[in-house]
Amino acid sequence: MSGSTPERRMATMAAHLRDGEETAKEGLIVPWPTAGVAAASVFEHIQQAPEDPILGVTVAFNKDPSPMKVNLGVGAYRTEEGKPLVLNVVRQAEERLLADRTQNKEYQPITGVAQFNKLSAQLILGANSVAIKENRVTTVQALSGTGALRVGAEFLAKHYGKPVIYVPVPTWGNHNKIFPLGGVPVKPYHYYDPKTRGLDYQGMIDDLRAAPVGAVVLLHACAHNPTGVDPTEEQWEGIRKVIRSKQQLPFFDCAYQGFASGSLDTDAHAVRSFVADGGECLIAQSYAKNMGLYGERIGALSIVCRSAAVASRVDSQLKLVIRPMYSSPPAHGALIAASILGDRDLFADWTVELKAMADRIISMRHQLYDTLKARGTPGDWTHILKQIGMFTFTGLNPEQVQFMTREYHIYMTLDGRISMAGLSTKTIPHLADAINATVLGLQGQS
Ligand code: PLA
Repeated sequence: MSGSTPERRMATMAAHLRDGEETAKEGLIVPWPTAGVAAASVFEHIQQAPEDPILGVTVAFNKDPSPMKVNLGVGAYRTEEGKPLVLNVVRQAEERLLADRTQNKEYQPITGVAQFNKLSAQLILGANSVAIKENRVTTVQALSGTGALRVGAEFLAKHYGKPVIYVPVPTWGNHNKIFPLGGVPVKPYHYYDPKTRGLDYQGMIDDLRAAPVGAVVLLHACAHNPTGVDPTEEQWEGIRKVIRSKQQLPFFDCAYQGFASGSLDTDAHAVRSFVADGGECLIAQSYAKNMGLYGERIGALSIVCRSAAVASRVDSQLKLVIRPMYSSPPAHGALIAASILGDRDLFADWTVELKAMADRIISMRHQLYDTLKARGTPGDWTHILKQIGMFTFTGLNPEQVQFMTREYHIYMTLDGRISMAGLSTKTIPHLADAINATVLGLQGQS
């Protein structure tokens, strides 16, 4: 009883404090990790990972001190001066946002900026889309195209009975990682024929026919990466018929709308033809390339459903995928894109700037082709003219690519893909010299 007087309690506390000091003095409290135990990192076993096959090219490029170096690896648009381009309409949209004092920095809803989502669906499906009018489309803002694919993958893994996705060979390398990590295993279908450097249409159709009923099929909406080879309208019709007859589920990756032809509507043709038949599909959109908003990470995932009721339930489940992944998306890129998409004048100006980018890429194709012809470089280079979008799939093999990087400081992915958007009138002769040398020098060795 007497032990609980205030005096006693103070004395006990003081003794505890003294004890602590003594213990520290005697070296019994030691900094972690414990002395005497080998100070190995708990991460000691971790292996150095290889660089990413695409983004790693930029890492190597940045390390090269050569003044003649050219980066044709990542698909990023450059001006004739070799500089990144911020579109005028983006600058204007940003100025408007900055001047608008009603803007705040609150969290966005889980599915992002509602107006952005609505306008994104209209951009890909068309302003008069019946599916949109019938409220059968649900759209969520995403962390650019990659994020849209990843959210779509996890949604399918959770809610779709046949979580396996067929992807073209070759395809953008990240597809093969995004889908399995999102819970959807990947299987290949024939797409590119190296002999013709064109589409292996029959191989594709046969593979889709042989794929299970209900399988998910990844389709590049336009400007196929890395090959630059797209089906014709007629071939799309054939592909659509097979996919619909087998009740397969198309998942469109639309990273280059406007970059293939210079027209937003023309490049949306394939997607729109699948939506026009009343069937369902998923669409991942990116504004990285067509608005030059690479670093803003702005894109969208749309799921076209059979009915408004289903679309609304799908939307509710997409929120459950997003919330534990990143809670809600960043606002800035969505507000820029929505300002452009929602303003008649900015939209019109955007289409002009977009067409100018697409045209410059096309003119690079002609210049490279003409320069190789003028050099007399052996081989048929007409595929440079025929392929569309940001990339040319040159047909050069890894040894030839390595030779060009070593001797000419030209950086590109090992599969022989070059970003035409990274070329300029100034750098084309240098690239042509490199291709010429590698074709002549290494011919017969591959
Ligand atoms: N889908 C395809 C077919 C792509 O080519 C790319 C980007 C994306 C999606 C993802 O783009 P986003 O997330 O930036 O919107 N491909 C690039 C860049 C341009 C990259 O690899 O990340 C490429 O060089 O292939």
